[in-house]
Formats: sequence, C-alpha cells, structure tokens
Amino acid sequence: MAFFWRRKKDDPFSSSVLGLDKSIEELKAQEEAAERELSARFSRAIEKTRHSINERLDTIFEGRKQIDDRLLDELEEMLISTDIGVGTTMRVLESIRRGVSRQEITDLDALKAAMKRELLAILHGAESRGVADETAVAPDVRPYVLMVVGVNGVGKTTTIGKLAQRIKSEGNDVLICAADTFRAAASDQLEIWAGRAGVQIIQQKQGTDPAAVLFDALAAARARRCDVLVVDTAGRLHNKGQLMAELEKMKRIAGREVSGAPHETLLVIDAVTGQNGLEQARQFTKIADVTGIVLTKLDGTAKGGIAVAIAGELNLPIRYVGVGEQVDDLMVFDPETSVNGLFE
Ligand SMILES: Nc1nc2c(ncn2[C@@H]2O[C@H](COP(=O)(O)OP(=O)(O)OP(=O)(O)O)[C@@H](O)[C@H]2O)c(=O)[nH]1
Ligand SMILES: [Mg+2]
Repeated sequence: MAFFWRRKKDDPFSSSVLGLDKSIEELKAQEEAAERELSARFSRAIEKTRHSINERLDTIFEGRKQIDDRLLDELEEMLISTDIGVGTTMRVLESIRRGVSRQEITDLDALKAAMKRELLAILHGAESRGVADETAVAPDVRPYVLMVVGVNGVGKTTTIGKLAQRIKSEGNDVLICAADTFRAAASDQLEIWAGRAGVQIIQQKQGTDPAAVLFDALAAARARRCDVLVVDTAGRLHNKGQLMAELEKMKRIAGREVSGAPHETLLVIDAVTGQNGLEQARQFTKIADVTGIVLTKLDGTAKGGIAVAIAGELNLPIRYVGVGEQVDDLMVFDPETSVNGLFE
C-alpha cells in the first residue's frame, strides 16, 4: 500500500487516486487546478500574517534610500513580532547583514529574496529530518498506526477528523481509536468527527486504560483489514510523569501488536499560542518520539512566522497545517508555498 497522505506529490488530488480512466492531459489539468486551489486557500489562511509583514516592511522602507543599521534593527523587531523566534531572526539577519555589506542587498526586493532564501533553508533543513521520504515501514504492514499527541485544546480531535477524511478519500480504510479516556466528552467529540469523516471508531467508557483501548483498536483494525489506524491521545493528565508513562505504554503495545508501530507520531501545535505553544511543544517532544508537526489555527493568527520557529527550533518537519474548523480545512504543508505566501 502506498502512504498517499505523507508526501506532497502524493496529495489526494494526485492522478493515482483520481482514476485511470482519464487521459494524461485531463489528469494534468485537474492536478494543476487542484494545486492552484490549494495555494489560494493557503494564501487566504495566512492573509493576516502576510498583511502584517508587508505593512511593516513598507513602513520600514518608506522614504529610506539605503539599508543601514537602524533599518536592520527595525527589520529585526518586525521578524520577532511575527513569532519567527529570536534564534531564527538572528540567523536571518546575519545573512542579510552579510548581503548588505557585500552590496548584494540594496533594495526591498533583494531583501525580501534574501529573507525567503533563509526561511526556506530552515524549513527544508527540518523537513529532511523527518520520515517523509525514507519509509521504515514495509509497504504491506497494516494497519499503519498514526498517533496524534499534544497539549489540550490545540486541535488534536479536529485534526484527527480532518486527517481521517483525507486518508479515506485517498482510498484507504481508516479506523479511529479514542484513547483519550481522561476527559469525559473526548470520546463523544471524536465520535462526531468520525461520523463527519465517515469512518469507524473504537471507544470505551471514560477512565478505561488508554493502552487497552488501543489494544482493542489494533485488533479491530487487523480483523477489519484497515489500512490506517489514527489514535487520539489525552492532552493532559494529572502530571507529566503519568502522561509520559501512558504514552510509553501505548507505544509499547502498538509496537508489540504491529511491526514498527506507531509508524508516525504527529504533535499538534496551535499557531495562535505562538512562543508559549512552542515551549509546550518542546516539553512534549521530550516525552514522545514525535516524527512531525501539525500546525493548527493558522487562519486565526497574524503571527504565522511560528511555523519557521517550530521547524528551526524543534528541528521537526511540519506535515500539515489546519486552516479552519471544517473537515476539509487541513493542508499538506509546503515550504515554498508558505514562504512565497508570506511576502507576496
Ligand atoms: N480556526 C481554527 N480552529 C481550529 C482549527 N483546528 C481546531 N480548531 C478549533 O480548536 C478548538 C479545539 O479543538 P479540539 O480538536 O477539540 O482540540 P483538542 O486538542 O482535541 O482538545 P482536548 O481534547 O481538550 O485536548 C475547537 O473549537 C476547534 O474547532 C483550525 O485549524 N482553525
Ligand atoms: Mg480532543
């Protein structure tokens, strides 16, 4: 089986999924239209961030003829205000200062180009660290187990609903496991999302050992020959040690029941929480073997620079971005589209 949802070129709009009955030209046109639609949607989602950056850049450059230290200080402030992070800002500025002193950067366009280059390098650096291209999973391993972790309220359950629908639309049988048994309404909420995505769910009553729910879900997935099992987890327990022990146990069970599982562990981060969220995420990476990031609520912030801070500082690839509350508001993260979109 091919893991369609894991790479951009294997997007649900790709020709392999859309049927073999069409001519190559038709498929190409369809793919191009889908790509245009995707980048337009992404562009809308980061509108606030783009507006904020471009407005600040215009103000910084207004009436100025040359790039001097004061201008660079203002640029530094601007970058930090988008939540790009201090470390990342320093890295970008260092490269810009070099360009300025070599007289390669003399105007706003050259400066934007240099910023884009630097931001892309950071995003690509993190991307290459992930599991995206070299898969450790034998193609016939089923189910492919995808764990979703993150602090409470970041959008785990919503993301699982969106992901399930997406993976299903790519021709896979999907099962959802409600292993957040800590919070009373968690399972009901997930059930609603499973309904929206049109997939089945394995759940048990509140307080059940999450590893036991996972065990059942793995057995069900195997019995039903499901391709993908998506696992919801609790965002908060009584303490960090307990959360760590719970995730460890789930990992152990998954690995015992299915070779190489969990095959992917996605950490969900809420873009609106900015640097705070990043710090929480950093803590989470210490207790779970995170393989990639889902950045949610990108539509709700003017500080979309957080994506670069996450990639640069956690050194983890961003797999998906959430751009709204609807079931199809989840997109594969593409570094080029993102960076170009910020400076249009
Ligand atoms: N605008 C916007 N809202 C989102 C997005 N993703 C999730 N939300 C909203 O964020 C809120 C929390 O989402 P949940 O999916 O319940 O978050 P959770 O991580 O499962 O929360 P807990 O189960 O309490 O840990 C909901 O109101 C969602 O509609 C997104 O991409 N954009
Ligand atoms: Mg939840």
